[in-house]
Amino acid sequence: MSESNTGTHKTSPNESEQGDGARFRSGYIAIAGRPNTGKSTFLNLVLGRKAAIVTPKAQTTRSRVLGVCERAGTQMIFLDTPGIHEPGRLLLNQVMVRAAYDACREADIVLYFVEASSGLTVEDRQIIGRLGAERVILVFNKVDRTTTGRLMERLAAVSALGDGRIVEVVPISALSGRNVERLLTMLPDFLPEGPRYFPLGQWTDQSESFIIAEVIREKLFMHLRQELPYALAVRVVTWEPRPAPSDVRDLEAMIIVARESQKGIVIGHRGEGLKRIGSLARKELETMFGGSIYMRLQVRVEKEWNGDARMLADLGYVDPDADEDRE
Ligand SMILES: Nc1nc2c(ncn2[C@@H]2O[C@H](COP(=O)(O)OP(=O)(O)OP(=O)(O)O)[C@@H](O)[C@H]2O)c(=O)[nH]1
Ligand SMILES: [Mg+2]
Repeated sequence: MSESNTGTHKTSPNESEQGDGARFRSGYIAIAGRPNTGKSTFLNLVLGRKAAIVTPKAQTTRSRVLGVCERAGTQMIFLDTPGIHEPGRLLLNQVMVRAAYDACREADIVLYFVEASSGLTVEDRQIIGRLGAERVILVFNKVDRTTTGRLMERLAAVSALGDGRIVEVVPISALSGRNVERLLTMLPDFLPEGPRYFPLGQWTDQSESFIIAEVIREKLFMHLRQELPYALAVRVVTWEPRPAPSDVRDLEAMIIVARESQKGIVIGHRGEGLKRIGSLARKELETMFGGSIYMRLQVRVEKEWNGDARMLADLGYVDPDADEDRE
């Protein structure tokens, strides 16, 4: 299996001093908040590439997505996280929410995302209280969707709270990029001196197979309605190049649904649904990896996979480094 851009998780320290004598800084920046607030859009903008999938639907991200950005003598390691929500009884949702809290505990600083038009809600304040983070930068995203007057009101309400954990409040638009640069220039001050944990050129710890599965899941999320997107997962079975001089890679992926009745809906009339998803995903993956991809998609029923701990681990939704003893 080709997994060329993955590498190991944390590499050993290899340098902490820059040419000009300034000390190298590095650290973890968690991106957290309620679902659909634009966290993954922000990560992709900062990295200048698609690291995390984005859809207009809530609960798109299911696991923490690591993205490395190095600039001006600082290695910023971003951890995009699933939107924090009331998980209910389904194990998948519990695992998602736990991944978000774990990332925040691991981080040097948390960027807590809210929608600028709604500001900081009571629910957000409860979540911030549970994060265990000493320092939080409150990010008011989607400023393009609100008026200056309303934004001012929302910002004033945060100042009035006097919450010592909130060290900055920054309005941005992750979609247009407005004010994002200002936010990025603030971050090195919150990170300690430290080594370059990831070698230059490595931008994530996600495997190619996981990224591919996510791109396919994004298309399913966008094109299926109601509860179906939440009832499915994608696993890559084969991802390998054909022998040179061919530039074709074989990709075989399994779409997993929780119930028999969902299988037919995903496949669609005469397989049209599956064909459309496959074509959209293939085009995007060919741009991402170069060359051509010969893709086969299948749908399989794995009864109640979203309640099965082993399946969730197998799908990459559980961080193998996560500390089981923590809440
Ligand atoms: N208008 C506007 N839309 C935005 C902005 N940022 C993100 N969006 C949109 O908001 C929707 C959700 O974006 P995501 O990046 O998937 O949000 P998320 O917080 O990662 O969502 P979850 O993974 O479900 O928690 C998408 O339709 C984005 O295009 C913004 O600054 N302005
Ligand atoms: Mg997301």
